[in-house]
Amino acid sequence: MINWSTLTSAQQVDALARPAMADSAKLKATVTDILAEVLTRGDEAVLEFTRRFDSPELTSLKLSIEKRDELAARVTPEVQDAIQTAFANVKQFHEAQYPQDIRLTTTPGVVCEQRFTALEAVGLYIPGGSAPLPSTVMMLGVPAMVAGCERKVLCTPPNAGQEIAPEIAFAAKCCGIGEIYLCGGAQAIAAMAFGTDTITKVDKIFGPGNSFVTEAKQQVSQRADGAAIDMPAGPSEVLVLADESADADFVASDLLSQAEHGPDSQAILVTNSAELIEAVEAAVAKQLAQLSRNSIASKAMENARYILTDSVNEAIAVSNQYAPEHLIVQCDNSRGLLPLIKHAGSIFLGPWSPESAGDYASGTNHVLPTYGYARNYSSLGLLDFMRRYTIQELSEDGMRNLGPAIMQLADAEGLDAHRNAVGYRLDKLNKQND
Ligand code: HSO
Ligand code: ZN
Repeated sequence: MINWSTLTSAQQVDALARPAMADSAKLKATVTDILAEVLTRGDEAVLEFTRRFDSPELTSLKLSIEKRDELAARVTPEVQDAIQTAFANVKQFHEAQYPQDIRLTTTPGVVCEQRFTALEAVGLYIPGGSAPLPSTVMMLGVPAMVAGCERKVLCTPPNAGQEIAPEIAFAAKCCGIGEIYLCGGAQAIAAMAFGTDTITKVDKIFGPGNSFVTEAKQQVSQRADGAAIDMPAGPSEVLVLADESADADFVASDLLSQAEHGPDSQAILVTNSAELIEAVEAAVAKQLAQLSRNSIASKAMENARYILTDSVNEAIAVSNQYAPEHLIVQCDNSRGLLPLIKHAGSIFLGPWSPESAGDYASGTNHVLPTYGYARNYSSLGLLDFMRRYTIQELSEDGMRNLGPAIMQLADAEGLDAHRNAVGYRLDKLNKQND
C-alpha cells in the first residue's frame, strides 16, 4: 500500500511510472531489416517470414471469402448472437459520430467550407497470440464501415493449420471485410504500408500489436512511402478510483481484467479508504487463483499499485497525473466527479460499468491512448477513418472586400507573387468598373 501524501513529489512520479517501453536498438534494427526485405522482395518475403514465425506450411497469403465464410460458420450460435449484439451497439455509437459539414461566409463574398471524406484504404491489424480478439475486429472494422472506406484490409497471423480463429472470420464478415491476409508482425505492417503484388498499399494502419508491430507502425509512419497510423501504443492499463462505498469484488475483478491481458498490463487502485484496499487485496488473491490465465495475471499483479489518499479529490488528482487508458470510477457520486477528471482515454462510471462492457459490447471503442497519451490523444472513433478538408470561393465582391488585407499581409511577408495574385485581379475588377 502506498500512502500518497507521505511521498515527495519525486516519489509520487516514481509511484506512477510506467514500465520502460522496449525500444532497444536491436528491436529497431530487426524491424528496419524486415521492412527492407518486404520493400525489395514483396510477397516472397512476407510469405517467408510468416512460414518462419506462424505457419510453416502456408502457401498463399490470401484468405478467400469462401474460406472466411466457412470459418465464420463454425462459430456457435450463442457467440454469433453476442458478436451481433456488440456489433449493433458499436455501429450505433459510431454512426452517431458522423460529423457536420460547415459552410460559412466569413466576409461578404468569401465562402469557406469544411467537409469530411472517408479514407480510401485502411489496414486493420489483428494480433494473434494467446487470445485472438474478435472484439478488436469490430472496434476497427465498424468505424471503417460506417465511415465508408472503400478498401478495408485485415491482416492477422495464421495458425499452424493455415487458418484464423473462426470468431475473427465471423466478426470480419459482419463488418464487410473481404480482404483478409494471413500474415502478422512487422512483415504485415510493411506489406500494408508499402504494398506487395498481393496486398495493395493502404493509407492508414490501425490496431494493437506486440513490440515488433508497434515499432513497425512507428517506422512506416515516418516514411513518405509508408502509411499513417492510428496512435502510439504502450501496454494496456486501468486505474480504479474508488471510495469506501465500492464493492471489493467488483474492484478486484476490474483490476484482474486488465492484468489478464498481459504480464506488462498496469492495474492501479486509488482510494481514500484503507479498508477497501485490504478487502480488494484479499479479493484479488481469491479471484486470481481461479483464473485460467493465472500466470499472466499474477505477473501483471506483481506491478499492481494500491494507492491510499487523504480524500477523493486527492485520488482524482492522482488519476489526472497518471492519465489512464481506462478509468473506472466507483464512488458514492461517480458522475458528480466527472467535471474534476481531466485526462483519461475512456471513463467507466459507477458500480455497474466494468471495463469489460466497453471492451466488448456497450458501443464505445476499446482502442484507446495508453502510456499517458490520454493527455494529448483521443480514443479511436469514426473521425480517425475520415479526413477533413476545406474549400473556399471568393466572388468579385469577396475579392474587393478581402483583397487589400491580403496584399498588406503579402507585403509584410515580402512575398511579391502573393501580392500580385491579388493585385492583378483587383486591377481587372477596377477596369471593369471604368
Ligand atoms: N482491454 C483491451 C481490449 C479488449 N479486452 C479486448 C478484451 N478484449 C484494450 O482496451
Ligand atoms: Zn480488456
